[in-house]
Amino acid sequence: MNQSPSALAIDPLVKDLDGETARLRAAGPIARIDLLGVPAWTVTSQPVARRLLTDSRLVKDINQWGLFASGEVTHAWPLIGMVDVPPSMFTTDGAEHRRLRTKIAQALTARRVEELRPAIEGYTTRLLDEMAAQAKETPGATVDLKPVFAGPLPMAVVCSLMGVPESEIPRQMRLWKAFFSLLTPQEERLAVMAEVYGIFLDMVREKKAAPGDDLTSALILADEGGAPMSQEEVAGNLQSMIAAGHETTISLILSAVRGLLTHPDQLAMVLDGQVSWEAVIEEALRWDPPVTHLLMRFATEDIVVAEAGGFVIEKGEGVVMSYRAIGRDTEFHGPDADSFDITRADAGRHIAFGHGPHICPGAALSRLEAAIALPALFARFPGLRLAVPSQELRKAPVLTQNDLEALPVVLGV
Ligand code: STR
Repeated sequence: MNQSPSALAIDPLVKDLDGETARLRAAGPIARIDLLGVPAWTVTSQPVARRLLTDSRLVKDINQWGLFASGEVTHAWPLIGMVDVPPSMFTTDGAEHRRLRTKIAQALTARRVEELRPAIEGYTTRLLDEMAAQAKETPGATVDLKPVFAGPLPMAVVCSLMGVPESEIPRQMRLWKAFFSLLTPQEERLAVMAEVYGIFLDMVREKKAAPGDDLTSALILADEGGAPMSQEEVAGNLQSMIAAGHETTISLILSAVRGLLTHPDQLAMVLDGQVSWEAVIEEALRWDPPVTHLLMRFATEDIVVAEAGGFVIEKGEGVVMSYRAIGRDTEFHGPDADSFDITRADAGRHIAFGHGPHICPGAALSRLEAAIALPALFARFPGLRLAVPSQELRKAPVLTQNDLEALPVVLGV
């Protein structure tokens, strides 16, 4: 494969994410990376990312990727499932993209997601009640916050929004975990991808016959009302929504809790009301964002990147947005970009949700989930603390997503 010698290898096992982020930043605003043997560009500067994310010569269509078209990248590549996915708003640009995305984006505005508040509060209370009951039985025990709180909430919310039955949640959790983990053998990952698409295609067929009061049914009905979307496209959108809607928000909640528990002085300021929960959420998004690397856009023409000494992204090459490195951009966020600081002056100026036409349509929903979950958690368990030294916290072997293996805490009741 056409490997540039200076390409920085990205560790699939994520053993030292802070070190890797620093090395990426040091490599410059745009640099070569090696994704498990596959070369690509990485962008680590916010201004460069903003510009490239609004450059129509960079597209999501995998058929524009030289290495894929030539057969050098195949389904044996462990990250193929991040780029070769069913057609949806995630894989298209321009008018096609608008056709597939608009209805979803309209259902997810800040105003519309407010309607979900009571349901999100209900799930949150239910999870906290279960945690409290468990804590009463085994006081002082170590609890992993991921499976009991951060994990179940986002999946429950996105499933109810899309009309995926609650009974389906355990299987979805299992399949997506296998999909994202780089310890999963490739054969199994490909089988998981096929199974997932099969489940969603069946679901769309069933909803077409008997629509419900959910966003998937609304997309199907739009099909009949002049904004055509095929069943495959609805299934692709549904699949993207479920994948994007749970994995990322779990991470947002865990990052914020980790940030606060490792900075008790800042936690105190939030609990005093001196700093808002919104500031906590925005800082968590910048400091340790849900998306480490977003794969991938492809150049339809040569693109000159003036900032980086005139590097040329050649036609057919792939470009990754490295959002964790972008959040730590010292030129943009200042010399203390590595530290978690909910009082920083430029809080909220991150682009963790992306930028341009593909900017996360679920941003308002995920912010709402975090804005409900975090204060409720700390109100219910005022003595919440880490159960292990923070250096012992490990990231899971997921290259693209920020996935904390576990967040062991003592609830302190
Ligand atoms: C996972 C595999 C799949 O079947 C469909 C998609 C499309 C949406 C993708 C998703 C993927 C992976 C996680 C993504 C999500 C959109 C937002 C989310 C990239 C490739 C993020 O992590 C930003």
